[in-house]
Amino acid sequence: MQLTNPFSAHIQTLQQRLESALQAQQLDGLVISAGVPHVHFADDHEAPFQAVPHFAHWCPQPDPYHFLVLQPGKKPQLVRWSPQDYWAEHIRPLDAYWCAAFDIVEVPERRASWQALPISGRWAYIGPETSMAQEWGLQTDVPLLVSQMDWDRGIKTPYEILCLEEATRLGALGHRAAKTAFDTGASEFEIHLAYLQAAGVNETELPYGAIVALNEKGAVLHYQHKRKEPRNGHVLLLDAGATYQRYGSDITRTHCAPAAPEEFKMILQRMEEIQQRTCQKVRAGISFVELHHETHMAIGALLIESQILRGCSAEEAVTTGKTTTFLPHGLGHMLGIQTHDVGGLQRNALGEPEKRSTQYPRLRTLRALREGEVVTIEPGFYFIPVLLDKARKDDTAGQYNWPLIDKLRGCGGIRIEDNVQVKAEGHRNLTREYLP
Ligand SMILES: [Mn+2]
Repeated sequence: MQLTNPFSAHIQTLQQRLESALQAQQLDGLVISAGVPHVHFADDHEAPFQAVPHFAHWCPQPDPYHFLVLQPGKKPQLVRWSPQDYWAEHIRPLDAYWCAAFDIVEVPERRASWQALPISGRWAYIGPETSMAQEWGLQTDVPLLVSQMDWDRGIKTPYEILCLEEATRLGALGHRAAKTAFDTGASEFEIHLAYLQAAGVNETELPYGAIVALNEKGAVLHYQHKRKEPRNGHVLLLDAGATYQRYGSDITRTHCAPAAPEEFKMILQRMEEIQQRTCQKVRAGISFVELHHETHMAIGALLIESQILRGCSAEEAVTTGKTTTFLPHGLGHMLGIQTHDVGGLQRNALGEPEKRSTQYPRLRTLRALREGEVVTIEPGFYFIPVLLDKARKDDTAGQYNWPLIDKLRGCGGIRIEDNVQVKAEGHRNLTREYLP
């Protein structure tokens, strides 16, 4: 992939955005830290390192302790921590496509990194070492600068779309191999390994812990284990992505084996239609709450069609919260460097929050979508024991078909998730290009 020119344009855009944000806050410059590794308590082992997202937005160098030095009218500077050490390989090599965008200063140890900062005047710092930054005279309490940067980060540059596209391509390779493993009776653990191998990634290179759920575990929304038993599942819910230069895809597919109940296969078919219809509606200016509400209306209709609910209209199923029993999470979220990317819950660059929806408190964005944002569209339909038990207790009118629900409980749930780029007059479904 040819990334040199897109990356250079990306940095130009970021530089322009930052210069106006710094000016608005009357700041002379900004230092962004790559971050510090997390060491487990009372131990000498580190958790897999994730660079500070603000740093990753500018620079793909994936290791800790570097600094970015950003100021108006100057080429971005990378103060690159390059220790002489034979215990570990701390620093990955420079990549030609991006390193020309920076003035690079190599420093042998941490104190030299701080000493290399050319601070004079009012400078801000974003990163975890706030006390140290304050000692060096940097301002660490800059919420308006951060909210402006988060707001801007919602709009992806063409370079970022290329990275998300590559992350999608890798994720799609994994999904195909995982489906084949499921079809041949593999366990969650084996399906997970098939995914990693086909996507060509380590577990630590995933954007989030893959959800590989057979049968009833599909009802655990963030199910994190990978069981070695059972095999020959009748339903697989696989929620897994891949990363490319830190940008992550977030893809979910649900598959049925021939042995799955016919009623569940029908619901899966309908959920596929509902998900695709919802994706089709994505365009700049559309309200995400409205999309979420329409999804609930469609699920209300599906509850009636499948005869899970009786003696109630689709609308009533929504207003009385019955659809929430089957879909308790939001329709989707912003996607980018972070799987749940920034900017969704603020309604402007000042970081003012949207008034939370009382009907849908779990939604991760409540405003109209903007051109250039990337969102996930991921409706679900689950048989969640704790929610069903509550519904059963409250079902004095006998509207739920409990024999059918009890038959389908073992199927867990359904989620179908695509990554969709918002365009002025429509959208681009990145996922379906690689995983139809
Ligand atoms: Mn998601």
